[in-house]
Amino acid sequence: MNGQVSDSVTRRLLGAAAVGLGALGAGELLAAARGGSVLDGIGRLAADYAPVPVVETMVAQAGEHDKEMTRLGVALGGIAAAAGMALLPPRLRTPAAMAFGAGTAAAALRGANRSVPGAAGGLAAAALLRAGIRRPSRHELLWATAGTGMLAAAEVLVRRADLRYRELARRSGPRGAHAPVPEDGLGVEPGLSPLITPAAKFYVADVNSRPPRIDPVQWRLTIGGRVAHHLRLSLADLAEQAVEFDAVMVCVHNTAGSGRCGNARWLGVPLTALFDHAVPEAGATRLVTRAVDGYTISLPLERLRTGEWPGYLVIGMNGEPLPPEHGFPARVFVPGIYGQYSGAKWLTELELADDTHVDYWCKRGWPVEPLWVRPQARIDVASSGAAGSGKFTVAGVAWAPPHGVAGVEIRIDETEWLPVELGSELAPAAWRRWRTLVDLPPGTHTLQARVTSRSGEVQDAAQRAPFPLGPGGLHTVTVTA
Ligand SMILES: Nc1nc2c(c(=O)[nH]1)N[C@H]1C(S)=C(S)[C@@H](COP(=O)(O)O)O[C@H]1N2
Ligand SMILES: [Mo]
Repeated sequence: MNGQVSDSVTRRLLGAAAVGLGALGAGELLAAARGGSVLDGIGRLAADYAPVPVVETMVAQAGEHDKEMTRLGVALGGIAAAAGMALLPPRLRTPAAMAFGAGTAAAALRGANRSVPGAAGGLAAAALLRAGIRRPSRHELLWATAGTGMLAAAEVLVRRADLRYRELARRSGPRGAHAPVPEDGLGVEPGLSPLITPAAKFYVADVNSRPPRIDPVQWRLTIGGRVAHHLRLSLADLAEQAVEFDAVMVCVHNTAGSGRCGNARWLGVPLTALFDHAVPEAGATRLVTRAVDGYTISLPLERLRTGEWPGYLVIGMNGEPLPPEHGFPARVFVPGIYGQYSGAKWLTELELADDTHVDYWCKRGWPVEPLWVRPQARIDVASSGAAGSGKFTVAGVAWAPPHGVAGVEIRIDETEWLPVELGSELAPAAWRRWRTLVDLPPGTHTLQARVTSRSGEVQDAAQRAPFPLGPGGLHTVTVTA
């Protein structure tokens, strides 16, 4: 008797989960056919409301696959929600399905792409869910197979639309001067990061599942708020005043040895030039950078205005316009400040404001004032020349923006620190490559690296989590000779 009951509950749950998968697939495909997404809207909602410990765990576990993990989590969550509905008394299932539809529609509309197709997809999914869940279905397999197929088809459509947009962005943005590829004298070392990180390999960190799409022809940057002259600038206007500079960008979640950092040749307009035109009024204390995805980050105005903190309105990267995922058409970047604090991608407006503005991350418990990048060294290569030999090449990158790298050292098995050879410096705010040869006795050894900045700051060896002040600790690798 008991066995029968739980058997039918399991069947109902599985049946409803299958219906959920089918409904989600249909909704996502409908949305994708018009360039939207149901999953991305819910993913963004989840990012906005997840408590700090959840976000921190997610970033630590998913690493650079956080966007894929979010999408997968959202899809599984949707299926689980559908299954849960099967446990409700029948009269509550329709209202539950309707609430699900309304919720996903609202999520799509406030997501980065403000997606009407996404909202339509959410409502369609809810209608299907309601129809499918009213009585136990005998077609689970059909629902599940169709759902999986439609989700896959939707993914193909969205990727195609992303590619088309990427091409549009590439053709319509300004380009850098295509200066010769810089050299640092270290030559080619297999496994060692290049001096300039190609845009396609550059880490992507933001609260969206996919980059928002912005029409570059219609786009204008407004500079407003407490200014004497309101400005509206096109990409072409900005390109006229842009200069190139080399700098490393680092995410505050970049724990020792990880890849949430990259070094690029940026093209940007010095913020001081924009302030010269707009003329901030007395009472303006913060520069608020606003983006299409609703993200805002603000910086103290005085330091930027005097140039003490050299900030840029960036419109290009490595001789090309900014790629969509890196903020096309424009972003603000202040070299030396962690990415989370150094300005928004996909800018719409620069607003000169007073101290009452509260930023996206500050609402979630992060400090109000910008966090400066802590000096960090990374080991990219630790390899022996010939098999059986104890001679190891150890090489990597190190950064200490804005002052620059004064020295890098490594140590074997936590003994004394040994200096290494440095590549020449591209710019103080850029990363610097390093390399050395060590002779290791047979056995297993740990290698660690640390950097010292030109301002005298030695990389902090104490292990510390990114929240709330940025990570601490040394990159440690284990090798066997
Ligand atoms: N509009 C917007 N800008 C943003 C973010 C965001 O979520 N939305 N994330 C910030 C964070 S946390 C980082 S580390 C950098 C990452 O820039 P990248 O993706 O080009 O490497 O962008 C910053 N700018
Ligand atoms: Mo970040």
